[in-house]
Amino acid sequence: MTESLLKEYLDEAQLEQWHQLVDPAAHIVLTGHAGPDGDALGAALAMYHYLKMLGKDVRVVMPNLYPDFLAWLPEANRIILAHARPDEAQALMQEADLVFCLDYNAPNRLEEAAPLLLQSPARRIMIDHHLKPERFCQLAISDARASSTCEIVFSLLWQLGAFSQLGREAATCLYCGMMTDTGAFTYNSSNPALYFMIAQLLLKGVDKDRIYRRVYHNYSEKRMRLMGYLLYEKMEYLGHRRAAIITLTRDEMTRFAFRKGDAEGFVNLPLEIKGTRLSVSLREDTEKALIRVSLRSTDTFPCNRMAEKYFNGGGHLNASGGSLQMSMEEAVKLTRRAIDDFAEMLLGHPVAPVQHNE
Ligand SMILES: [Mn+2]
Repeated sequence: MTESLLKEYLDEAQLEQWHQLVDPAAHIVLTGHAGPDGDALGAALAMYHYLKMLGKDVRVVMPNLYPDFLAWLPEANRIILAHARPDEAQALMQEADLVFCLDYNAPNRLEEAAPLLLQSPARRIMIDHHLKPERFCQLAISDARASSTCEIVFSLLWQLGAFSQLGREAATCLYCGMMTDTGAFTYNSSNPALYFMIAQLLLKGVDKDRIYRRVYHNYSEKRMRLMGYLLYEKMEYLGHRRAAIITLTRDEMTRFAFRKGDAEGFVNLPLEIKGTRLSVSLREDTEKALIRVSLRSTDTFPCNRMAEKYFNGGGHLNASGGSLQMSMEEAVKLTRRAIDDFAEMLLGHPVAPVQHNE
């Protein structure tokens, strides 16, 4: 009875297609999006363990570095970073029979590594949970209602009858992805199937409390102080709009010895203020001349619509992103305008038009 909680992602024809793609493939490369997170890494490493079990030659190629708090994931040390080892990554992509595209829905999500995928002769399978997937794979398993790609991978492995043979390592990777994409099961996490999956992962010996500590209690002292500084000095709280803006410049990152991943979770903090429905984070990219925008909301406020309209982006209802090419000052002004524009939805009642004297 419990098994019916899980979706069967592959119908009969797709199941056959899966086998046509996977069975004859000797060399398989697993890829995830640039700026790989716990879900991209978890899905890739779980698939790595599964495909190894099938006797495949499997490699994981990520466009660039993952945050330090994920380095403990089983076999993460085997990941090849295209950014650091471009020749090796390219050779692997050229030799591959099959490439898995995990936790992304368009080649440009690989950023500089996109040509490696597009120029590879390998066939492709996408497993992803982002909205509006592009058609660039022979087989696309896409479900925007899944809270993580790891959740989809779980259901697939279950459907394939492979789950029972998986060990604790693969289970740990899947759990990590489910946990990180739901803020440790605090949003996007009301699907009962998720808890059936977690129960199964715990039966494999996953130590969930340890995984939580390794991911969320892994900050440097500087990161903690940066968080204090942002909340005390930088957060613009727009109580009359039930919204908040936080900004982070390169100078501030240097001052607090910023390391990749340090900004993780900052955008969620203003939502802890009673009544806040929207939080927008504006952060200067460490390499490119652009501002990375992250949006988080509670209940029905559509971040993705705001991200599409104002921030050249998109995403999920409660978690979206985008980017801006302008100064931080201009970006803040634009964000205030966006918030005013969506005031009615934020407040849940009509609002008089706003005067702008900029
Ligand atoms: Mn994801």
